[in-house]
Amino acid sequence: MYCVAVVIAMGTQPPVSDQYLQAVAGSLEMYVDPLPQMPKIYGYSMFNGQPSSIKLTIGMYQKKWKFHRDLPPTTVFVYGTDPVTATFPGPTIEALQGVPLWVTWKNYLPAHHILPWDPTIPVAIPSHGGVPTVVHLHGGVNPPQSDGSAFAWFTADFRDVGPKWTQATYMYPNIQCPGNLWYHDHALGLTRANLLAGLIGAYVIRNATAEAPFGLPSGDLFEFHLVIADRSFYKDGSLYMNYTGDNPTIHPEWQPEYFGEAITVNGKAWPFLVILRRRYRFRILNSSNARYFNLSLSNNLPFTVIGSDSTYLHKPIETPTILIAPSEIFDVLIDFTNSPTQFAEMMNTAAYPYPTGDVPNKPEW
Ligand SMILES: [Cu+2]
Repeated sequence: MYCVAVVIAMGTQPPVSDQYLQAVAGSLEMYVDPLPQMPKIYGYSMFNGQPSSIKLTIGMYQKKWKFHRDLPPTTVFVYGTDPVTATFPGPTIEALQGVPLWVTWKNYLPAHHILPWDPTIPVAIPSHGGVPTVVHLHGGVNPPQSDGSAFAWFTADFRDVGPKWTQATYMYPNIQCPGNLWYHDHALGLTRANLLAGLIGAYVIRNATAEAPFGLPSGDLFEFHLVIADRSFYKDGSLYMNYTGDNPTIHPEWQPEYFGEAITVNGKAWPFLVILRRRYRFRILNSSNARYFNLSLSNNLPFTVIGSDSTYLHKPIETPTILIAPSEIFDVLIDFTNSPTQFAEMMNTAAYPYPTGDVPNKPEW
């Protein structure tokens, strides 16, 4: 019989109760922060009216992020072209259908993770320390070497790499249908922690010519991403991740699901958006670990769903609610022209865990 000694990387914060986490989230007044839009990175260059391929470098950085007016800044891991402009979620990458994009993903993360890390489950363990990361473009039709295998992880400066690591620069062909994708971390045994820390971002494959006949709302004023992420916080603003373990004698920190008590959209807890009486397009991504969202509008306006994960629907579908599972994306239009009210809430009624768990005690977001 073997006896295996393990070193448990404990969270730096003491265990807290659900009531504590609900109280911290509940203390954050709703609709006080404007909804941000993440910076856009264009995955092509234009010359003489013709698009051509480019090579981007996108880093992963530790920085402080304000999730709410009244919450102290939170330490996060985020994507960006530099540490100053890196955001939670990361920049939105705009690719063109048929124009390949090369991205060199660089890990500038520090020696230690900001969240607990259970080494008793299969996990990337670098010999020289650091935080293993690897980027997966979710929904992308990509060559395997560019797909972000969980075993292709790497640490800062590629000092340590996983057994499937082959290259620092990934190639995204963008040969699939135009639509909505997202990129996120995928490191072995650490995906949940790295995403919770903030390694998430939206990716769009566009074909403006194909869309032109539909006259969809477009441009920075009428077309928004909503990247939803539930997070719980300690009073000092730091991210909470449960680390007591469902089976503490076997896996001291492993929890199969995470539910945050605050709903963040584009990196702000319960933000607001001022709009006009007209049609808008929203690309709604549920980047949460386990929480479903059953969304509706308090003024009863319907959603017109035009796209799902990665591509358009065959025809638009009008519906009063949309149920979005983790990692799903809905591309919707909302027409506020005839809104019966001046103010509308986007509400969530999905039980958590879905569908048999508790119903949110107040509509969230
Ligand atoms: Cu994914």
